[in-house]
Amino acid sequence: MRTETEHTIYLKDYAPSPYRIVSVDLDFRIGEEATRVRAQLTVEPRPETAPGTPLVLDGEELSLSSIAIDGAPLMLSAYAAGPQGLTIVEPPLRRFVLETEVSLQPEGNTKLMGLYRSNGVWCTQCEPEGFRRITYYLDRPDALATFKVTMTAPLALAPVLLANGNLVAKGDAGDGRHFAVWEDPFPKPAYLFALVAGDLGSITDSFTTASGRKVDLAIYCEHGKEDQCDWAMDSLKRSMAWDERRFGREYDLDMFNIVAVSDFNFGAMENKGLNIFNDRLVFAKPETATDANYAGIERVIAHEYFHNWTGNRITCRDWFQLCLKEGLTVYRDQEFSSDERSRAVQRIHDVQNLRSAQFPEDGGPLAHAPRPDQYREINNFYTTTVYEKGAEIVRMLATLLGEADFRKGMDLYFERHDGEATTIEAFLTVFADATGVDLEQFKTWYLQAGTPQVTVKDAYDAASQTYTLTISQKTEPTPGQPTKSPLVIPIKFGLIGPNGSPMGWNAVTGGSVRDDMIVLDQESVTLTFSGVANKPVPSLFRGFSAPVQVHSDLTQEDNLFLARHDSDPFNRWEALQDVSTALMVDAARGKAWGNAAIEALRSALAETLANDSLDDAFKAQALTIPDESLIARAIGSDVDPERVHAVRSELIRAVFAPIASTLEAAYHGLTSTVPYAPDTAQSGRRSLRNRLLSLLVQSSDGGAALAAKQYGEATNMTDRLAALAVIGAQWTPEAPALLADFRTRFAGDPLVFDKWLTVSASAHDDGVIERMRAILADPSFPRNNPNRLRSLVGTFVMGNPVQFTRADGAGFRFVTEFVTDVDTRNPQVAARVLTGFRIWPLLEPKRREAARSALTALQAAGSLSRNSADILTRMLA
Ligand code: 0A1
Ligand code: ZN
Repeated sequence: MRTETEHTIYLKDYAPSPYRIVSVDLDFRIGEEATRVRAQLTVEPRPETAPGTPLVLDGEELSLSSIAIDGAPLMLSAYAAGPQGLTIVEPPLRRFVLETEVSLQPEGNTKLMGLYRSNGVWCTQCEPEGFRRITYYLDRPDALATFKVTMTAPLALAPVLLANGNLVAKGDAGDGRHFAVWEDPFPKPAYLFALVAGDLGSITDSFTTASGRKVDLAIYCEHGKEDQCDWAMDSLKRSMAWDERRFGREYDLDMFNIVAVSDFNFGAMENKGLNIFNDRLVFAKPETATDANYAGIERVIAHEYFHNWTGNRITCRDWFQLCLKEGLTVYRDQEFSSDERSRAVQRIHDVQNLRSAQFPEDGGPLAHAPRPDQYREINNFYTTTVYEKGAEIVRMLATLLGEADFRKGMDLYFERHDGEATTIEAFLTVFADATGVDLEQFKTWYLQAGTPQVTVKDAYDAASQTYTLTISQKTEPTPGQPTKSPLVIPIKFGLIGPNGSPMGWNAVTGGSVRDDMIVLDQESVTLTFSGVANKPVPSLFRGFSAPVQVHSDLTQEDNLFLARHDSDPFNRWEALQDVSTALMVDAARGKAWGNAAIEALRSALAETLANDSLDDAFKAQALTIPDESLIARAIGSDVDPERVHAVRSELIRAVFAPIASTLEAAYHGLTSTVPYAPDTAQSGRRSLRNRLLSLLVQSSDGGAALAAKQYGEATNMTDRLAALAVIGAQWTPEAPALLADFRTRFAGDPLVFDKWLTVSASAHDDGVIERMRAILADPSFPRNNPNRLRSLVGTFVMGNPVQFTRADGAGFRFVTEFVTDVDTRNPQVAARVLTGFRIWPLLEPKRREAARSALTALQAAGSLSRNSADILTRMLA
């Protein structure tokens, strides 16, 4: 295969650079034919650096126009400037200033890395390796320097000039141009650099920190969207207060700016003092944003803000340690959302996400350790394993140590490593040092890929009143890791007696049990509980205390018992999920379900719906039938997604059709006329009502009409989109007209257009691929905007398994053709879409072959970006 140079980077090769950049002075001239960047780097050799050691700086797509050291231009023989960077052959063996000038073309930058132009606004994205597209530099996270940035731009095109840190000067630059100077006193790696220049509106506010410092806050956006930024500002202030309360962390600059841009490869970026956001994670108003959008904005605003301590003040030594900042920061944003909203519902939500995104990654061809030890393309490691499994590892640490000791460790982390670029080892060491707990074996979680399979067997002996639990773990091989070692698995648990109350015991032998936690750290353990008066039902992994897949011999009756009696809300929810999953797996394997089983599930669900002590959001989750990817995973091999889809639809009809009138009455009972607010109570109510609507559409004749009515009468986007989505997915006769109405009703709002694209890509009918081709072929389709592309094709690969994995291969071919096209313009978007193929080894032979042939054709067609080639190579390995 012809690819951009094959190269693999190994963790074992890590070595610090022989030179240190102490400070950086950048000067940008923006808005001329090309953008010119003058950089003055104050460089010094490390004490151990040998004379004659070249200084090698990274660079990409730069054109060098001048170069000097301490003011003296360099002879041609003194340096080499190539496509990969700049080498100074023999730099002085003392502190010196290297001055370069390069020119850039932000207008033609469709990769959206480095300096680019989005909707007329100049902006940057430097993580992980974008800064080298701005100037020659040591573009690695362990190179920390202070930055001073001067920008000059035409006042008319860019009245707003922003960079990291504090604004120290601004003024007129003549010729209709103006300038601004920003200084960031905190040494930082280049990936946290940011600059924005454009004609932007803004909203402002302020926050006074615990120690009484006033911080000026601003959110910048396209003119006319200011009224959609209030929720983001509110979320920011709550995040700042929370980090002080929960982790004792204060903000450290005089200003904190957020900018919303329309073209952005990811969600958002934590640049020091200048967070840049994908505008879909800033803008919200009730008519166009859903409750899920509001929650997402709150979460990501918090996430990026929390990076100021976990990521910026303490950063990563190298990109292998990405999980150090990301896993920890996701843990922190999950905790924030739990404290701000409902803890149980948040946990269920986070686990659903882990299971539907991370487990498939961990069990497929792209599996990798949270801290990998090699990569070809670091952009492909911004994965759900690094983020979400990384957060689960931090959560287990907190569970094992207990809240107070975990906080002690975090305090020590902030104290010991502030201002450093550090490692996972250093992170674990602070907890060991703060608590005396040995975390050597625990570290394996970071180094080992794959979801551990935990098997539980139990037995009760009435004569001796003993109860035994045998728990064993096994992790299947993953690419590059044929053998696995046992992990430290915290199992929060309880035993429940026949009357539904918690049961105690006198003593436990055979393993480590501390209060309500079993710690499994061997391959297998048999625990014997004595003094157990009756046969208990065990409730294990309460709150999902470890990211594992559990196989137990609990019967459907046991699970229904847990669904009624467990004091742990997560496990009550889990028990219901297990009951329906087991039924669907049986049916997919050809084993029909009995009436009794369906009736038992139905009455448990109806009971949940009627239970006044449960909140609406929880009920909505309990009434959710596991999604198709989960069922596929439970089946495990030779999966036929069409069959899975059919079985799931049949189960929904079998369970809910007989109680349609109850569901409908509950649906009407939840109707509300109070003005929209995105709060927990209201959004919980809407989620339950919309869940009922979805079940009614799928199980009763009148459902589609009810949904069409809700669509027409809705006063907020949550209700309107919920109705449209279920009709669109089922592709009922109402679908085309409603989709057409939706498109014209919100014409001109790109974020609502994304919703239209999402619904369009989710339809289960055979016409969906042709319709998507027509959408992409429309000359007015914004073919370079990541949000538009992902809403359509990303949704299709991840959310429409029936059509994506069609046996005739049409879904696979549609996606590989898309990847071939987009890869030339934006390799990150292309590579991410391509990861949707990771399910292919699980499919039944015909579909598996169709997928393999689409992938090999893509490979044979040749020149792909390094991003896509890396994914493809691993996918086919
Ligand atoms: N650090 C950001 C994620 C991010 C990564 C890469 C990006 O551009 C290619 C942008 C953002 C976060 O965790 O939010
Ligand atoms: Zn992050």
